[in-house]
Amino acid sequence: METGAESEEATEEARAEQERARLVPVKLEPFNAETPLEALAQARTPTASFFVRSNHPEPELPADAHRIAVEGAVEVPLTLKPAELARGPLRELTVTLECAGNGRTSMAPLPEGEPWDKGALGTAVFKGVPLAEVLGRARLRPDVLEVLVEGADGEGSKRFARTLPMSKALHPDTLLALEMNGAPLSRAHGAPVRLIVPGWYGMASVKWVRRITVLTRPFRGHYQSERYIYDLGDGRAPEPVTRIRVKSLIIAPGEGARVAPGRVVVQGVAWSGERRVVQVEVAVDGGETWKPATLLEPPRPSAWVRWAFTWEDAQPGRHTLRARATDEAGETQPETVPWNRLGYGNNAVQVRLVDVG
Ligand SMILES: Nc1nc2c(c(=O)[nH]1)N[C@H]1C(S)=C(S)[C@@H](COP(=O)(O)O)O[C@H]1N2
Ligand SMILES: [Mo]
Repeated sequence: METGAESEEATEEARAEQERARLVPVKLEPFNAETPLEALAQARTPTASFFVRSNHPEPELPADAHRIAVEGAVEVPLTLKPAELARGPLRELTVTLECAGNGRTSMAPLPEGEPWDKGALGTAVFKGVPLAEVLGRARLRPDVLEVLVEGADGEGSKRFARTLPMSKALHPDTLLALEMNGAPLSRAHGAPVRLIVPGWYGMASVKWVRRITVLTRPFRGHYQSERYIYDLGDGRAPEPVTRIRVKSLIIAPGEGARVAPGRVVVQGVAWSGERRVVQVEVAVDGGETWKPATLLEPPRPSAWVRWAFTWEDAQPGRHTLRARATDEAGETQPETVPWNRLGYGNNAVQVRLVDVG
């Protein structure tokens, strides 16, 4: 007879397999994959189609035995069980995650790193406890500077670990998440507990959280100072990669699509870190004639907004479509981004070729 644990394991494995089937693989070991473009047309990206970015093999952390240490510059060090976190107070947020390396393959010269095209992107509903709540329980000392969050993956100096400045660590939207899209986190997405840092590129949202250390001095770990930095290759000190730059994506017509002449509906998504997107414009056939698209829902912070544009009277032949987003701070997508050695933050306007006829 199967024990409960065995059948749970079998279910988890079946789930993992199912998830991989709906993704576009980029690397098999460790598993890294993109969200397929069609899945990005939905308001929320189903977990089974949500991109996976892992620097190391996924650790297996049984929720009942797992503990999260909270230590460092605190008055009351804590050891937390995921079940204790689940008692709340819980907060639920819709958040767009984008990998900082998304779009790397359209930079030239080609930077080093995983060859992400356009799909290291997804939007899901995450539920968890604000990190501020846990830090409040641990009682911060007065001289604190940053909060280090460590994952359970990677060995020694390559352990995946990242810090947040106090302002972001204490922001009420920064969560220790237990659920994604209404179900417990899957192993690929950081079970049993991951950080969610709305508005920042994905690297900040540490998966498989095992330790939280409050620091009084800056952290210089591998994933803080060797990776996730804008190194312009000009000898100047690199800047850290933080918030997600304003960007849009055309979803339909898809890549290599052939559409009938006449009226063509162009659809996509647009997002900008913690900010709201206020405008999306579309240009047909090059030039500087940008026409407004319609936002399909009220834009909100930290999540994409879907948009649509009606292209009237498309003529037979090849056409170029471009979209560009502007956020509430007045920032607009650029035509090009400064090249950087590790290929991060590519939010340049993209060109979609469409064949009509
Ligand atoms: N522990 C750990 N957390 C991690 C990573 C990792 O390799 N290890 N990758 C980060 C990066 S680079 C991204 S883009 C997001 C991706 O989250 P997802 O796999 O759930 O889509 O997780 C982040 N959290
Ligand atoms: Mo990433």
